[in-house]
Amino acid sequence: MSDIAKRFSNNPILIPKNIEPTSAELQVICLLNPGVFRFKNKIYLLVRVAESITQKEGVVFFPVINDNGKIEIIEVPLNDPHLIATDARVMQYKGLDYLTTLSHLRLMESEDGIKFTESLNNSLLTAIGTLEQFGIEDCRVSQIGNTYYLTYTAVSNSGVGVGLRTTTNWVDFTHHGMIFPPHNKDCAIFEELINGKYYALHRPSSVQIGGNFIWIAESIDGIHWGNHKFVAGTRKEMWDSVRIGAGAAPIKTEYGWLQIYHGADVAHRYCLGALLLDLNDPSKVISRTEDPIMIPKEDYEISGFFGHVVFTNGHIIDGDKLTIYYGAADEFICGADFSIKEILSLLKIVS
Ligand code: MAN
Repeated sequence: MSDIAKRFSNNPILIPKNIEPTSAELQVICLLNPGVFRFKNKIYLLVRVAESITQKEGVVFFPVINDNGKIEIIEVPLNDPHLIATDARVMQYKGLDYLTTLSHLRLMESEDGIKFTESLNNSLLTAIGTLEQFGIEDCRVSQIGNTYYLTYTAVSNSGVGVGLRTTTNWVDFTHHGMIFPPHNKDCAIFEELINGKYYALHRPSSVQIGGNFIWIAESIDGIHWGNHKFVAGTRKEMWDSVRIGAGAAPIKTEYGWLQIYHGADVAHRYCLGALLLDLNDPSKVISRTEDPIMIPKEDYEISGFFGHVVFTNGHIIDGDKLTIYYGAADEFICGADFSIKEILSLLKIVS
């Protein structure tokens, strides 16, 4: 028994045409991987909105933000010999890597966690500065006291790293720049201090020795990070053999910190699994699920912008119920419920 997710019956809950593009010349291509949080009795999704200009036969577009902060479109014929186009998400042109879409973050709100509408005021978070020139993606939202920590993937031609913004009111934001330099993503800050320190999971990538593994760092102020330690690696010939990365903030249970993570194999199939980390020293793994707890299997998870993907970086908890919001096939936003106890039983912590 592997997939234990109880998917929402009305999945997908948001699709690209539900969202207005940021300008008339742009088109929303995909909605992905929302950060999730509660604020003033509502549930919010911070959705990643990926845009490009209307697709045309025989060409590919790379939308980027230029030095003046304006969107600029690079257009390349698909038969250009300098173009290497093997992945719908990222392509190489004249030796440089480009994303095929430009992402920003958009706030959607809900009373019931099922029906979401765009928050009318201040709903847009867009790229700031040269290190976010190719956009901002996959934001985790962690709340500590009254402060929300937004950790997101900041992409530019200098690399892929983790950006941080903080807010207390969702109107004013402080931009702290890049907290984990390239190549790094999938950063989730723990929502509680442990022995007086902030902790964050993150995912540096190492090309020759090492790999795409989950690491942990600590901080005395939540902004500056150090004492990095390896937490968990990929597992040969398994569903998480090529890359793994943390989802949203770890969930505190009496047995340890429960972390939902994504894992991909050689075929780029993205599934979800779980780790249990020691309550006092979260660099120690107590247990890890053998099989995934969620596998792409519904039509909306199999076919889309980039198929065979379930990817989560946001959830809410209500007693034993864990509701994850996830990107399906890198195009649609969906929801699914889990029983925390059932995940702990797959981790062989409870029976
Ligand atoms: C990477 C990221 C995610 C994306 C997955 C699957 O991990 O770019 O945003 O959802 O790949 O394509």
